[in-house]
Amino acid sequence: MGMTGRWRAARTGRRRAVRFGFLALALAVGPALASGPARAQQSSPRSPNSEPTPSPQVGPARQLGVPFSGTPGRFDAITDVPGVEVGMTTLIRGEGKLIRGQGPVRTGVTVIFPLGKRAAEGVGAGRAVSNGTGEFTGMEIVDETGLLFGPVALTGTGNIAVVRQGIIDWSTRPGFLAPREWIARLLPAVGETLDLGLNDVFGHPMAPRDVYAALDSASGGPVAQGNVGGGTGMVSYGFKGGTGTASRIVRIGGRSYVVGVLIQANNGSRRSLTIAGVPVGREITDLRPRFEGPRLGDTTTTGAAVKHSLLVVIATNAPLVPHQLRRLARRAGVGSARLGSFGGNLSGDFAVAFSTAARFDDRGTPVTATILDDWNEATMDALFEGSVQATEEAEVNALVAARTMTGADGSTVYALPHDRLVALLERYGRYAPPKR
Ligand code: OAE
Repeated sequence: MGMTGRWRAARTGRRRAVRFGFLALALAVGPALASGPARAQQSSPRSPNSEPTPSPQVGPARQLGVPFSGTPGRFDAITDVPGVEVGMTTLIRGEGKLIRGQGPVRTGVTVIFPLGKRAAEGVGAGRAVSNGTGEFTGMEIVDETGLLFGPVALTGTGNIAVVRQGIIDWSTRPGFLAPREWIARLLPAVGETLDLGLNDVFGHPMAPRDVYAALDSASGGPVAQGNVGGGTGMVSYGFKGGTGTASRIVRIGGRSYVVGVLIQANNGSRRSLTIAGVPVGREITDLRPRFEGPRLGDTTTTGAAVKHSLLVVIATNAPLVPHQLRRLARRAGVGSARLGSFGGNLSGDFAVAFSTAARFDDRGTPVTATILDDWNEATMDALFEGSVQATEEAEVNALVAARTMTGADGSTVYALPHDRLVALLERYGRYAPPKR
């Protein structure tokens, strides 16, 4: 297959055993090729390769009767990928007139640890940008090295600095990680979408302790959705948006893997909202956001509510290398397009994908791993499809889980009305009675 330099592979039947070479972070190890066995430690009680369990619980949209393709994992959440932990802080306080520094506050932060919060190792990662009018710190090093250390954080635009600093301070606190381990965490991955309209963005309501609380609270299991974490003050398709998650079990060559997605949705315009093929946005034209604050020039913050930004984190335990993960990340835009998003002009549409089965130690020491065959259509297509399906469902979950919110200056953003969504699904022949 002609790989040189960083990747060298040898065919072993359906898979390839690949020896990773990694230019070590700040340590200039160089692109040496590995010869030893995998050195990654197990940081989670669940093995990254354990067989996934189909879902006894399903996400909020399925519970309502929205049909989706594919089989979700146990929690229908990103945490179905063994080892992945999610933590959140939600800040909701104050009502009435917006006074900078006093609120009302409607914001938060979500953190996703690929290998659990105590892991010192990094994972293979790749990212994609559908439209780049936004900020996702820490992505240059992902592009450069194909590695991700520490958590990925999603938050409101005004919180980027405190979240970034909070992750650094939390990671480097005495007695937690060895210096060599935390050096790789000095460039944290923090993505933003703007919660202007509901939140006191410029009062910077988030404190370092709020970031620590999210980091400390990270765990596996079910994930809260809707007006929580970084999604607290977000707006999506002219309805209340927020945090959403979903997962898919993907079968490849007789083995099962999980693809899990977590999103922060501040995207989409009402007219384009499509759920399970039903033109919901053209059918429900009332319940528009009521933004009462000052207008931002001729932008739409207080008017037509064009909201576009979407952050997507894709996790998998399929053994993939960074270029394959970048390809997975690109599918986030495809999943979002199913709801009608198109990567708008002022959109920060970013996706990052990582594999918990591609691990690196704190020196970026080359690790031997088995990777899936890139040239096998069945392999990559199954993962692409799982990513698209889980992104689509995560977005609908965010909309269904979110509740009507009143925030700054009494501005109100309405939740997608469940009864009307169900009636539309029935009318269009798309209602799927939830399994009890
Ligand atoms: O909702 C204020 N963009 O009228 S920017 C609006 N990441 O509400 C972002 N919404 O969140 C970007 O997608 C971003 C707006 C871009 C530029 C500065 C800060 C954040 C508009 C847009 C918002 C969104 C014009």
